Amino acid sequence: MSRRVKVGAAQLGPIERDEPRSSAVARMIALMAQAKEQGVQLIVFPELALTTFFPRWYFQDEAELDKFYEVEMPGPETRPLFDRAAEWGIGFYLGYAELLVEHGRKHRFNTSILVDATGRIVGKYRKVHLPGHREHEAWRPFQHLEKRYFETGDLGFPVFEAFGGRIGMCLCNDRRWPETYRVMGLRGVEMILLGYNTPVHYPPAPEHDYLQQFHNHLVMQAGAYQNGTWVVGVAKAGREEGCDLIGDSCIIAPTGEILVKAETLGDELIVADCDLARCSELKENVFNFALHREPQHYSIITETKGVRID
Ligand code: ING
Repeated sequence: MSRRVKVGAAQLGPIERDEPRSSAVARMIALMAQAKEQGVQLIVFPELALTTFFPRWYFQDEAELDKFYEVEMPGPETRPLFDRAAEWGIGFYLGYAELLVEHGRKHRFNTSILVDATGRIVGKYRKVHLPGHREHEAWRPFQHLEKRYFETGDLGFPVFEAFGGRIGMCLCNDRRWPETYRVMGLRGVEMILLGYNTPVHYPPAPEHDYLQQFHNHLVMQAGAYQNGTWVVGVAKAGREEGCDLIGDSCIIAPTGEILVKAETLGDELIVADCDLARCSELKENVFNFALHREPQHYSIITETKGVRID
């Protein structure tokens, strides 16, 4: 018996450093309006969708850095997005930089939320795999300071009952790690939503620059197929503050097939009618975990962080 969800992947083009949140929100509402016309029930926005990708710069001044974070969600500038979504009955995934103060200490996370069709936050995720580096590295044409600007996510990889199925979330670099998909796969995930900001140029290995688009789809298609789940990957794309970011937002079926892909590097909505029941084609057969997995042979995966030569 099919369980269809009409999903929109709302790719964003560049967000300039001085672009106000109200502008990014207006662009997202415009894509949501297109989604409404097409009967979309769930729309997915990119990682850090409210501001430019600020980890590309080293900030000496903490007050400067803090300007890129949200201290409340929704806040005055994001409330219009929630209101429109509730008015139109469309749920959404939103990536943003989260700043909270607990016991007098600041905590910073690269965060995403899942909001239902009534505008209520029904799920939260904090990015676990933080790429890049912690200190300024002058040799790089641009920095990638996520290890400096965010803490490792402390919520694990939860899966939420919503939109008639089991919905999970992750963020950008998470999508490169098979553990991300398998933890959610073992929680019965049927659709994984993720946003990304991925530069074409990868300074530590520039010989791989031409492979960025291939690697982007490779890891999401593999994750989808190996766990029998839909994957929706949404880019912040284009030349943002002089840094070229890949696009290629896409909606991937549990078979690993890319059903629809973005064709531009700007604001672009792509839509697919996703039958969550199709996950069983994989989950009950080739990736029937209960029947085929042999965890007694996998313990090294959680026993060590790096390679261990036994
Ligand atoms: N961005 C990149 C990503 O994982 C990166 C960082 C680029 C890592 C290319 C490896 C190769 O897509 C974020 N924000 O994680």
